[in-house]
Formats: sequence, structure tokens, C-alpha cells
Amino acid sequence: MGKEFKRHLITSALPYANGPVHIGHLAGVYVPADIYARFLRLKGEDVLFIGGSDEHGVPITIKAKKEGCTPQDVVDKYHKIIKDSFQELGISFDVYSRTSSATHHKTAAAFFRKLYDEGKFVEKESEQYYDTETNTFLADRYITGTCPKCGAEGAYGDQCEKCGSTLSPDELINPKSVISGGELVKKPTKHWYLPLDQYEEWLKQWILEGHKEWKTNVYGQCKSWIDGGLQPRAVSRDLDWGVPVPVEGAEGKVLYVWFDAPIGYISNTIELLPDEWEKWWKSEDTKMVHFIGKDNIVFHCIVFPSMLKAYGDGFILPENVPANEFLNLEGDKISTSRNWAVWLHEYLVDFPGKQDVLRYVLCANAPETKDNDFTWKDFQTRNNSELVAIYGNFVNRAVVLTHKYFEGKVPAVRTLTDVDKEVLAEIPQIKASLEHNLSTYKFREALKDAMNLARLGNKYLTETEPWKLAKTDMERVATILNISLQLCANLAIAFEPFLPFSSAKLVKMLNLEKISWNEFGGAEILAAGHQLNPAELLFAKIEDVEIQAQIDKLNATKEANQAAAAAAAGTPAPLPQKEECTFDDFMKMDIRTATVLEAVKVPKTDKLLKLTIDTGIDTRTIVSGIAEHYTPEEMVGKQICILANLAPRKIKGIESKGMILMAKDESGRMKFVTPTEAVDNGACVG
Ligand code: B3M
Ligand code: ZN
Repeated sequence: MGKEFKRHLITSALPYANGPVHIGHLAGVYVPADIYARFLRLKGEDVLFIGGSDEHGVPITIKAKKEGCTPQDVVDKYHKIIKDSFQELGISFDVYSRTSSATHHKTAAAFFRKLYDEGKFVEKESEQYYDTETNTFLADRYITGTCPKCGAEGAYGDQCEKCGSTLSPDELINPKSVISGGELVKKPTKHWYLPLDQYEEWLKQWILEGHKEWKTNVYGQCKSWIDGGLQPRAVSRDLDWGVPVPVEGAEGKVLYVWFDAPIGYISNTIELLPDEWEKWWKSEDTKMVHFIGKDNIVFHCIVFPSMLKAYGDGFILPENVPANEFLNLEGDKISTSRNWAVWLHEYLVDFPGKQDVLRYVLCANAPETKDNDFTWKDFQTRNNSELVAIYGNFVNRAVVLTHKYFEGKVPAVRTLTDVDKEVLAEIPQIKASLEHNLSTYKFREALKDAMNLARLGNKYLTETEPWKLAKTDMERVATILNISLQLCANLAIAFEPFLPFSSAKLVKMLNLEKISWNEFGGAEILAAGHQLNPAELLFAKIEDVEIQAQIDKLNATKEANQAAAAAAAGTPAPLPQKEECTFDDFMKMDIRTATVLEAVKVPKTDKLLKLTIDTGIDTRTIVSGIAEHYTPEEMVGKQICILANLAPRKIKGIESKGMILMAKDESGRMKFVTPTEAVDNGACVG
């Protein structure tokens, strides 16, 4: 406490470039980190805000396999989407790079090599699962089997998604390869381990004694890790995607993604400031703060600090790691695989120009101390009843009235009444609270402070009613509007870290050159006689239809997920009913019973059978796409139903007259529609 720092190094978790960024990432990490960075810059501090994509690791190779492309293709695609969408949301990184960059590969490899040369790793050979079909060792995620804890099928070698238990591949019952589905054998392989057990005492001192001020959720997690006893952790993997292990004879091995990713913070600093990066990383008067989600705590509080400690050479450690909990969406866990998310790049398209609304809602609801929920209704309410009705409304009234009564020039203060003095006295108090909350990572509280400033302004105007006084007491009106405009200027500063786009609009409206935190709290930011620009609305109401469209989109996702789950469980969800048809439409269809006389495969096709059918009225040919469901032998002699009057079509050069009626479920399985008892061929159905 009380330590003075000369500069602030702010890092935010490097998102995996295997998908776009969603509101959970934003609320947990990027919005708070950006607020903090903007706040410090506004105070005139020396700030470096580091971001970048995490482009290694197994999830990316899995995604590449699924999409039939290379891992590099995957990360190129998502790095761009992520980077562009962050920028559009106003996340003010000083650098946003990527771990597939040459600088990062070089930095991470050198980091590993120094620890290796100094004997800081433990080298160990162990038996690991090996897929004999693909000739590769399998990462934990690539091994699946029955969960030993809850018995669920399909648990992964690192975690059971059903019961949430952390697992190791050895614990899985009947382990199989995710890639080939085949049995696995064990083979010896060599890896390097960071002996965290050797850092336990030091970590105890540094965190449990030295950082009692860390957030309870963070401190608690660290304590339980340390109290549970730390184990050596492998820092290499048998994989062909990542930073190659820079040791002779380590072909086919890369650095474990959690070893190289945090070094990405260093690499990205080097990329931005090749000559000055050490000032940021190796000087005691730099304050380093990591913004992350709760699932990253162990890596940022225990593993990375131990790596830095092992490296030595003056590397600093984080001063704080204000990790957040998780944000849910409409009561359900956000899930990339189930597409249960609000994706930033889609939001930016659906709500153009409304970056600040999302920033506001995500900060107001940030899961700072516990998991929280995002709902579209709440999004709408916060916009309409807070941003529009409180902040926007106050600013609009103050600026419009000034244009109306004083030609848009800031009027001079005359005599101050008690009400005026109370309002003016409250501004520095709000500033103090806001500043304290921002400095201690309580961003929700800080945002409330900023909104209280707008509330104060609204209350002041409502109480003093300058529009009524305009007929009788213009001197009083001048004072009230001067104070209101000073409040507006204070609001532009107070909200800048949270709502930078609106602040920029307000700064323009007030015709200010720039704003700074130092001026915040004062009542003379705008000089008397200063000319304002025309009033502009800061926020617009969001209508029900816009919200409904988003809810509909989520409902469609839910339905698709339910259908997929039902299909996987063998109980397909019914398809929605087709549009209505008339009785006459139906009567036009000539549906009859018929018997298959002959069936042969259509050459050079997988799906088609050529059937000779006795329809009771003739013998004809129908070509049908059922070869994947029935063999020709199974077909002969079957009584079926056909649509007899379907216009003839040529299929693979064969004229097909009619269609066989089949029942087809969601997963595409087909069954005949057959009379329950034999009837004469040609009997009409209907
Ligand atoms: N990519 C995990 C995550 O996105 C990981 C963070 C790396 S920070 C060095 O949750
Ligand atoms: Zn389980």
C-alpha cells in the first residue's frame, strides 16, 4: 500500500484465436481492463495496455481439424475478427499482437532455453497415451472416455464437462482417441516440468502474506492451490502446433500453451517497444496488473510468477490480479460450442454506434464478486432508464436550455444559493469515491458513482426549474445553467473510462479541447462566455422490436441445440409443421399402395436404387434415394406407399415415375410407410 509507481503495465488475458470474443470475455476481462487503462491515462499516468491473441494450444488444432484447414488458417481468421471487434468497441490496447508472431516464438523459446540451461526444469520420462492410427501422442483433450467420478460418457482427459471434475487421462475409464476413435497404447515420452513444489514456500510468502489485499475470490483460489500442495507441471507437449521446444532431440515437441501464452505479454511489449521494453518489465517502479477470468487464476498467480521468479534477471511480479467470475446469458452458462453467447462482432453489426451501451451494461453487471447474468431485457432497461433517462436527459436539458436562453454561451455565475453550494460540494466527493473504486478495481461501484453525478444534475434541474424562472429571474437561470454545464463537463471526464464514445460526443458538444482527470471536481471547467456547439443526443431509446429480435435469435439457438441433443440421444425433435395446404391440394395427390418387384443399385451412385413397382394400375420404374438405408434384397416384396401422379423425372438417365413415401427423422434415418396389414396394390390412400 502507498507505494508510488512510475508506470502502469496492464495486461489482459490473450483470448484463444479459435473463435470470436463474446460478452463473457468482455465483462470479465476487457471492459474492466480498458476502464482501468483509460482512467490512468486520463490521470496523466504512464500506461501500457497489452493485448493479443493466444494462437497455440489444442483447441485450435481441434478447430482446424473440424473445419478442414490448418491451425494457421484458424488463427488468421479469428485474430482478425477479434482484433477488429476490440478496436471497434474502443478497447484501447497499446499493442494487440499474436503468439504465432516471429517475435513471440523467439522470446518464448529464449525464455525456455534460459531456464533449461540453468537447470530450472525437471526432465522426466513418463508413459503417455499414444494413438497408433495417427502415430501421435494425444493431448489430454484428445482423449475421451467414461468419467470416473460421475460415470458420464464422453469425458475428456482433462475434464468431465458433465460434472466439472478436473481429470487426468489416466483416470478415464476406457480411454479412446477423439481423433481416430481407436484404442490407445502407452508409450514413454520425455517432457520438461516446472517444479512448482520448489516455489511453494516463496508463493506462500508472496501471496498469502504479501497480498492479502487481493480480491477474496482470487486470494481464496491461490490459498487452496498452495494449501493443497503444488506439483511439478509439464511445460512441453507432444504436438505439432506451437513454439518448438528449443532443445536438441525435442523434435515433435512444443512448449505447453500455458507456458508460452503469458510470455506473450512480454513479446508484445518487445514488439511495440523493442528498445524500451525492459523498463516496463524489469523495474520496481512499474506496477503490473493482470486482468483475467477466474479460470486463469492459477496460471497468472502461481505458474507465471514462478516462471518469472525462476528466470530472475529483475523481472517484476504482478501487483494485483483482479480476476472476475463468469457472466451467464439469460440464465445459462455461456458456451461457444452451443453457440450460447452474444458475439461482439455480431453485436457491433446489430447495434451500430451503440458501443457504449454494451460497455455500460457489461460494467454495471460485471461478475466482480460472483457469477452474474446478462439479459436482453436488462440491457434495454439500463439503456432506456439509465443512459437515456438520466445521463442523456440531463446533458440534453442543460445544453438545450443554454442555447435557448443564452445563445449557446456559458452564462456567468451570479449569487450562489445553498442548493447550488450543496451540488458543487458533492462533485469532489463523488470524484473521490469514483477514484477510490477505480483504483481498487471496483468498477461497478465506480460506474454507479459516475451515474450518481448525472442523477445529481437531474435532481438539481428538477428542483430549480430554470425554465420556469426564465420569465422572472434570468440571473438565477444563468447561475443554474452555469452549474449544470460544469456538471456536464465533469460528467464527460467521469464517464470517459467507461463510455469513451459518449464522452467524446459530449466534449464536442461542450466545445472543449480535451479533458483531464485533474479538472474533475472543479466548477470552472467552462469559462463564462464559452461557446457551446449544438445539442446532440448522447443516447437513443432501444425499442422492444430490437430486443425481441435478439431474444428470437437466442431462442432459435436453443431450439437447434435441443434438436441436436435429442438427435444425439436418438429421440429426434419433430420438424416444424409445413405451411397449410387446402383440401383440394391434398386431393390432387394420388397416393396408393404398391409392391416392389425388383430392386437394383443405380451404377456409380451411393444412394440410389432403381425399383420396379407393381402399382395395381401398371408396372413402373421409380428411382429412390434409399440405398443407404435398405439393401436391394431387403426391398423386394415389400409393400409400400407411393405418390403415383408425381410428374416423371429423369434421374441419372433413368425415367422415374412417382415417389416412395418414407418417414425421415431429424438425423436423416428413413423408414417406409407401409399398410399395417397387406392390401391390394393400387388401393388409394387418403
Ligand atoms: N488463452 C485462456 C483463455 O482465453 C488463455 C489465456 C491466456 S493469457 C496468457 O481463457
Ligand atoms: Zn463426470
